[in-house]
Amino acid sequence: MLKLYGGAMSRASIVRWYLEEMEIPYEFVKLDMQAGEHRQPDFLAINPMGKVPAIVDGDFQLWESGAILLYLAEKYGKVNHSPEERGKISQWVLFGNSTLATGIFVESSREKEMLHLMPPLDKILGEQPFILGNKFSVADVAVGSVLAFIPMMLKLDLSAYPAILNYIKQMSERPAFQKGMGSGS
Ligand SMILES: N[C@@H](CCC(=O)N[C@@H](CS)C(=O)NCC(=O)O)C(=O)O
Repeated sequence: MLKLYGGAMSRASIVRWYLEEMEIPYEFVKLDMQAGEHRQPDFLAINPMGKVPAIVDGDFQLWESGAILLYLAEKYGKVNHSPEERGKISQWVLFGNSTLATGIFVESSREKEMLHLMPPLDKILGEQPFILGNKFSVADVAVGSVLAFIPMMLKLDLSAYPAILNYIKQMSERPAFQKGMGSGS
């Protein structure tokens, strides 16, 4: 069975949300990060960077939450995407993982970055229910998880972005979101 390595309140919850959405059986291995278990040889053999999440799927090891999401979508998604579709999916997963996450979590540039990033996101989500259009996808996990961290962790005022607020609400109501993002992992 696929193993997902995470810790208390870590980005493993993002991967967990997607595993739950896809109904992929998995075992969650919770590392005691306070005690430094992610820096021990056993885990460094899986991710030499000493960061979670990481997965072990059979003989295959992978780390970086965005890469894991894309791998799971490709392997378990049962959909053959064109290079263009794959490009769009990667665009949003990388955006969520890097541009959006940095824009929101780096306090020194947050105000400026949010003014750039939130209005176009609000416009897109005001016109369609999901990041890629009318269908939920891995892009929603990548972007939705970062957006959902805002009320969970930062308590920023998002009232200027009603479509984003509504999107966070819709995502938060998904049972898989609650199992994954609400798991405290
Ligand atoms: N970009 C990476 C970030 C991984 C990351 O920084 N994980 C944190 C937990 S959320 C971690 O393992 N921190 C432990 C440490 O840096 O010692 C990803 O999305 O997987």
